[in-house]
Amino acid sequence: HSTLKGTFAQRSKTVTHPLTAYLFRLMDLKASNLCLSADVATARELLSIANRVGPFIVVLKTHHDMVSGWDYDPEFGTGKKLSALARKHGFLIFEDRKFGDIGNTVELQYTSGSAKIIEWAHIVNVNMVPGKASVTSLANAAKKWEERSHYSVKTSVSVGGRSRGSNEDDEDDEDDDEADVAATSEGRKGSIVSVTTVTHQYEPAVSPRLDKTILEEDSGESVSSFDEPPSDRGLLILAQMSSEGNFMDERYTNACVEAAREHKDFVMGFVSQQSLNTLPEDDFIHMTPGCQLPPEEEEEGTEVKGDGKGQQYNTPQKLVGIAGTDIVIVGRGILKAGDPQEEAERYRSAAWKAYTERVR
Ligand code: 6AU
Repeated sequence: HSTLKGTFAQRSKTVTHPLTAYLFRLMDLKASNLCLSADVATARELLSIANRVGPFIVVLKTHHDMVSGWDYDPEFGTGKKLSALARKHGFLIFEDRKFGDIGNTVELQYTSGSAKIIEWAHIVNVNMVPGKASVTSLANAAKKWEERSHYSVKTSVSVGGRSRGSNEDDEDDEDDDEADVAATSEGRKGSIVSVTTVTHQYEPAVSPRLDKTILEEDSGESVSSFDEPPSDRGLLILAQMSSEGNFMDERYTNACVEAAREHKDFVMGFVSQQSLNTLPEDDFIHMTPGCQLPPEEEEEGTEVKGDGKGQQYNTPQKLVGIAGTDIVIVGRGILKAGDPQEEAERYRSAAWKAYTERVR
């Protein structure tokens, strides 16, 4: 398939999903096709590892329901802090929620509850066992959310014949705030004659520029800052699993591909063990867990088999180079290392080498 030989830079120009296009550009800029599976016990550890490993990855995968001390505050909570780190280092947040219920339930699990996953996770995944309706429902929920995030509400208040405006998006505008206070206090005296709410539609961020600006910090350490990703949300369908004896057979995997093709505006691609692009027009992205490298001191070619709990491991060379997937997902391989930062760089470099050799 052409996507096996196409570079991430080339694919970023032709892929339809705006978030996938952004991700391909990010991969090209950072020379990384590594996702960290940040399976840690506390919110403090999560933020710390995200900050340390951020420069080497393009996706940070979370399991928010295994993290204790997750702060659900919509403004200052763990989701918001992760978003700030994502922006600082240039990576997308993938909540590995594996939705797997009827459409109505997955929609509510995605958008509601304490976690409000849709607010902070650019990407989520779905276990399609209940059928295609779960994909359709998540797609509809994302569409509704995206439409809302493209709107901003402008309220104008006429006080005693004078008209004052306040734009909710314009948080830093102190003059505006003062005007609001004045309007409210005059209003209390009974002089508000009319309140009009005007809704303005903003252009959706179709293809934001993705510039890498190198800022020199006081310490001399260089920090990268990346443009905001588009506000579009993305879904990965869990089409094949890494675990021993799993029940995802070929028929099931094919149904996942079919569902992806039916929702190309929302489905970015798959969590799978191989590339599933078969039709000429397919350009799904593939992220692959069950990845480890043999320890550095061991001879090349040594395989890491599994974790004794059903997980099976393959090397980036095998997954990206031979099976044709795009991003490797690594958890314990990096997290349990003496120096996770150094180990993340070792995985980044191995996975990137497998990719460059594949497209060469
Ligand atoms: O590298 P590990 O084995 O420490 O972690 C692998 C991570 C875990 C799993 O929940 C997840 O990848 N995973 C998934 C995903 C991402 O959906 C699918 C799968 O087939 N196997 C798998 O391990 O967080």
